[in-house]
Amino acid sequence: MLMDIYTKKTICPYDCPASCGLTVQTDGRRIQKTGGDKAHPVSRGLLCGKMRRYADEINSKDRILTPLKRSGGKGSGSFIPISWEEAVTEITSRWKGLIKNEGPSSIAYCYYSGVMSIIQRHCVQALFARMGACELVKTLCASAKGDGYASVVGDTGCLDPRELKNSDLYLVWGSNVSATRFPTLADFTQARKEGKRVILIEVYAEPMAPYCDEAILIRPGTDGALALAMMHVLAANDLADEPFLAEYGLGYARFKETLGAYTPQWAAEITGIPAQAITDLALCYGKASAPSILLGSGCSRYGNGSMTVRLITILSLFTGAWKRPGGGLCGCTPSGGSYFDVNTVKRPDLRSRRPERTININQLSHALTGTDGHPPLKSLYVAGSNPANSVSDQKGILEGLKREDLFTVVHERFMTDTARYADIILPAAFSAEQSDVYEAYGYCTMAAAKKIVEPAGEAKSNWDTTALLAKAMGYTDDHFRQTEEELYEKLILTPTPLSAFLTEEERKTLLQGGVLSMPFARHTDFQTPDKRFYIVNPRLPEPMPHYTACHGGSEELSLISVPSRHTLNSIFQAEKEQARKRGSMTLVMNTTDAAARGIKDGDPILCKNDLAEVEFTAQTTDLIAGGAVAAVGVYRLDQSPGGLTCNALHHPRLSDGGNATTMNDNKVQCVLKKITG
Ligand SMILES: Nc1nc2c(c(=O)[nH]1)N[C@H]1C(S)=C(S)[C@@H](COP(=O)(O)OP(=O)(O)OC[C@H]3O[C@@H](n4cnc5c(=O)[nH]c(N)nc54)[C@H](O)[C@@H]3O)O[C@H]1N2
Ligand SMILES: Nc1nc2c(c(=O)[nH]1)N[C@H]1C(S)=C(S)[C@@H](COP(=O)(O)OP(=O)(O)OC[C@H]3O[C@@H](n4cnc5c(=O)[nH]c(N)nc54)[C@H](O)[C@@H]3O)O[C@H]1N2
Ligand SMILES: [Mo]
Repeated sequence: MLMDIYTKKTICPYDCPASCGLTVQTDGRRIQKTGGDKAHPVSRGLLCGKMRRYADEINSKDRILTPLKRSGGKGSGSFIPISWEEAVTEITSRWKGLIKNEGPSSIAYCYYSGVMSIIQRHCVQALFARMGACELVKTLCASAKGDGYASVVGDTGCLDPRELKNSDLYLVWGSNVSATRFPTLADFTQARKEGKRVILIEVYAEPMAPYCDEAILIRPGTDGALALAMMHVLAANDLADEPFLAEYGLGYARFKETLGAYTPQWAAEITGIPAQAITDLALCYGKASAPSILLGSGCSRYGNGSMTVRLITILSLFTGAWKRPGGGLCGCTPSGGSYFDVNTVKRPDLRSRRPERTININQLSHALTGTDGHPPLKSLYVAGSNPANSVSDQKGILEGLKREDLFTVVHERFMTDTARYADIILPAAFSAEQSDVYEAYGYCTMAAAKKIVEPAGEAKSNWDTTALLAKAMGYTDDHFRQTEEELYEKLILTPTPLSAFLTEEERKTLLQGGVLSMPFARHTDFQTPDKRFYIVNPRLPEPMPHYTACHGGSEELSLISVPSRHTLNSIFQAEKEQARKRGSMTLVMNTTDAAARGIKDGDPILCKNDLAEVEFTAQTTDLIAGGAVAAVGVYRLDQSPGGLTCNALHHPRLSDGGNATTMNDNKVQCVLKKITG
């Protein structure tokens, strides 16, 4: 029977700043095709190559469609199908036994950013709060950046990228816009046509250099020194907006006294950028009327990440750019808060007392192997995350997941490296198979999208699965009795201070599924306790901002791990066309560093430190800072030549502020792999 094909709209659920709009063609049973939504206020009809393949992903024959129970060794990938009833009974009886015999803190959950819509992302937290299980510190991405930014401007919103068109100079500071902020790339192309300058400050400049007028290569983790030296030059040349800094800021006079030491020569030693180039950059920045800095998260993933972002935020304020349209800082939180009351879903109040144990996601390996001063976890529930691929200390994570006395449940769509270690796998739904609300983290938009097709096979959404497990645990709280649709309506109808002014008409748009462009922040209405921004912040352990070094290490080369344009963290790894385009697991090296080690483009190399040895294919370029190497993309273990990926080289150390990942802050040695036999 031929069925009518019609078009629906939805929102991309993945972890990008834009939350792009999608059109979906469907016959009501299957998704046929996706395209860009021309009416979406941010993506305006653009859609990345990955999401053009969404139909292939959702219809993939590799999808997990029934609950599965392990039938072989941990990690072997051998499973047999079981019913949902069997799965839920087994899971909840194990948990009840553990709670009784070992206490609830023997159980932990792990979710991160597999799905970014609010109900599906956060619903798991409520179940484990109710259980009294370990709490998870979710700082795998940009929490050091958030911390550094907030330590200067509190909850003040930064620039929405749509405001950038009014800027007259752009510093793209550690962001591969062409891959990770795709809708903004067109704005740079347009700006350059208008004769405006785009300057890139990068460790690994190759992907973005073609879109910029100039690329400045910097040593990893040293951006704070560059920001300080730029402020030294600005202050020395009367280019600091002193009336603005005195009226809106706190501590300028004292900070200025410290700037004398931060000369371009001083910063040149640290950053590897010639002193003259630092002076020229500062003067070019200082003479612009409304310069903007588009800050990625790369430079925050270091032991000094929060301080680095703090210094760059102060630099963005230094010439008064924030008071002019298009001037200031972009890439942090443009709304300054949330349009939805996320606690409606997270429900921290369901915890009867403070958690006995808290686990930082970056140190999951310690919790799984019992090296954090607690007994090793006895059960782990994973949903919307793939820690075996995306979290630091990969060998420690795998060692922990292999433990026979760990009961692991993974709610997944595909047989990921984490799922392979599960005792029970539950089949997860895709975004088009569930209803949810969305807010972009890099733009001022809020949106909602209703289920378009029923979940394939026996897949269930995170919410439906959480509610089912809660019921089987015997939890009778009203919260877990709600339907997905009820929660969806509640979130739309519960205003936060940032969405309180929505009209009835606008709420109706959301209830039906749609997107709203929200007002840009008032950038000089500083949302701090003192209503002014902090150059010196008396509430911090280190009130005076200054240069701090990152963790580093004793090996010669600094390893950074950067996103691939063809995958999204570990999503799309299973999609054959994306995997083909991405190619083999490469490590990008500076041509001179490679030559000094007898390494040529395409050679097999071994990259090692005290944690692990990982095999890559070398790719050489002059557009990476000397002394740095970059691992591009997150690979499945069976896609890596040596069975481990770059995350095995990442120490689980935390950042200075924000307790965040420091995945870019690791040292390694690289040698040519000797082919034997
Ligand atoms: N195609 C694609 N898109 C993605 C993702 C993906 O994996 N693929 N990931 C998504 C996620 S989870 C996030 S958080 C976002 C944004 O993710 P971000 O992490 O902001 O990603 P990038 O924009 O690549 O910015 C990181 C850049 O910082 C650079 N860098 C590293 N260390 C330093 C340093 O010390 N100094 C300087 N100046 N630069 C440095 C890297 O070379 C890299 O180009 O992207 C999202 N979008
Ligand atoms: N080497 C390296 N490591 C990185 C990064 C990097 O660039 N390089 N990026 C880092 C960053 S910025 C981030 S944010 C983290 C991300 O780390 P994670 O949050 O662990 O994200 P992913 O690895 O993409 O895994 C997400 C999983 O969620 C599943 N999923 C998607 N939708 C749903 C759903 O609705 N329900 C359920 N149950 N599952 C779903 C997907 O199939 C996928 O397997 O990784 C970090 N780690
Ligand atoms: Mo991220």
